[in-house]
Amino acid sequence: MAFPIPSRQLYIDGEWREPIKKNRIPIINPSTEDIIGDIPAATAEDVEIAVTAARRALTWNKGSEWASASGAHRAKYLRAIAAKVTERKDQLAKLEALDCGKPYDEAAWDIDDVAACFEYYADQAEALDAKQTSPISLPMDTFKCHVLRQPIGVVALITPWNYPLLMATWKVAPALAAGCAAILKPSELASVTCLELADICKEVGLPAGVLNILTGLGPEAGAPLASHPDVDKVAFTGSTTTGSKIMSSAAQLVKPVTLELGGKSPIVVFEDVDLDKAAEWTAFGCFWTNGQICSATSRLLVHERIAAEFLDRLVKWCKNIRISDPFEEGCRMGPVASKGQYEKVLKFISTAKSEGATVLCGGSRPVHLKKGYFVEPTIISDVSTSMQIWREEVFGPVLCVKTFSSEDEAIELANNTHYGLGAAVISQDLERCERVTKALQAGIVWVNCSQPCFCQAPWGGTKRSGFGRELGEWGIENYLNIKQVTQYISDEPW
Ligand code: TXE
Repeated sequence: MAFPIPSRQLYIDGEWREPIKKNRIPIINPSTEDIIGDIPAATAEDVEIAVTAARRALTWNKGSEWASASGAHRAKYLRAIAAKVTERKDQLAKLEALDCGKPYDEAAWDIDDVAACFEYYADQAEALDAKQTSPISLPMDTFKCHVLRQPIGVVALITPWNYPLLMATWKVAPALAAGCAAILKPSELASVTCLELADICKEVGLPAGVLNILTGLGPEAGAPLASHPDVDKVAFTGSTTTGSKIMSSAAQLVKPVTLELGGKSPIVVFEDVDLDKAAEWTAFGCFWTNGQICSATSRLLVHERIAAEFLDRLVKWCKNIRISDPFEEGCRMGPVASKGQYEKVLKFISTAKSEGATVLCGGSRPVHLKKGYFVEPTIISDVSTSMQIWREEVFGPVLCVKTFSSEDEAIELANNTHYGLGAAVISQDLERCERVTKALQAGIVWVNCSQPCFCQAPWGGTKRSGFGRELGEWGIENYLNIKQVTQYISDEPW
């Protein structure tokens, strides 16, 4: 599809600015492998200017609108952004589909979620006004005490390419609701819609410096941003390797971080399920967005009594998934987002084969698609717990399978991972679901489903999937400082 990609600059202090070093990064359409535009590449010099602008936006004695704004005032901006996102839904969905290969329909749902998330945090910003000052009861009446909840300060928000605008929104909306000033660094692999968010912020008149958007490479723009001494907090979503680097650099300055990292989430299918429904949730849980979801349930544990029949249906299901250009009617899977990701996914599959696993379906590029980074939905069995395919995140449309014979064995296998983001359990026995839910080491457990996500509910992991919770009321807490205020109220000398 030919659709104009706006040519943008960095968004700093409420203005478009060319990067100091004038470098740009090409945008590649993963469906065609064509270069369709470019984005500016920020470096440490641009980071410096953006951090200064954000700090200024928060400084009381400079007459900052933002520093003195109530939650209700901030909510007006969040609602205005939500309205503009909705108004531009078609454009944003098309840009997302071109930039990262999402089926257009799916991208359009993401944009709805973006608007809903800004609306939700507008409500939270208003609610914060009532909770801003909470009294604390003390055992002595000579003192009175209250707690103030204040914005944490200037925050760095570093985000990935799988849900480009939505992942940015999960951080931007609560950070602004809390009253912070932010610098967003989206992934160099999919930044186009985040630059449109900048345009929207300009249109709604968000005060200068409150949200700055710097596109660029991780080591050149992300690293100096995360380690900047005047950044008060870093919120990151991405790989465990990069998350660990960010945590190390933050540790030098004892700077708080929240990390939403990779996963290798299990889906446990018991012997009492409706086979078709369970197959549909299993396929959805692993292949939605091409498996490029941190919480994708990419390890299937199925009871040995139903395994053969279940896998048969699952394979049929996968063969019916329509893989095509994201703009084709009925497309359910587009390409993976980049050449690097395409090569990585195929390498995982060949390593699994060389380690002795069996490919039940998929495993390569669909024959009808000659160009683009397309990979068939792939199911791999005969997997052992020492294999790479069991242990490491693929972040692509690849499901690995093991069978179990008892509830205890299912739990042990499900927890056999360094990760702990999501997990799903499918069974008609709800008492069993409850037992298994409690035993699973994960931040999110889905019962009789996989992957639904609501901005009202907390999102985040355990183990090497990171820590801290986004979304819901927990999301705003990430961007608040708790200040104790204790006053001596007696006339008697202490
Ligand atoms: O991730 P990175 P990449 C996983 C997934 C994928 C792999 C690599 O397995 O195959 O990570 O993807 C910025 N300091 N996930 O390379 O590097 C980078 O510019 C500061 C899981 O894209 O983690 C981008 O904005 N920032 C995941 C962001 O970090 C740095 C989503 C994420 O990039 C940086 C994405 C540095 N030194 C990938 N280096 C999930 N949990 O959803 C890079 N960045």
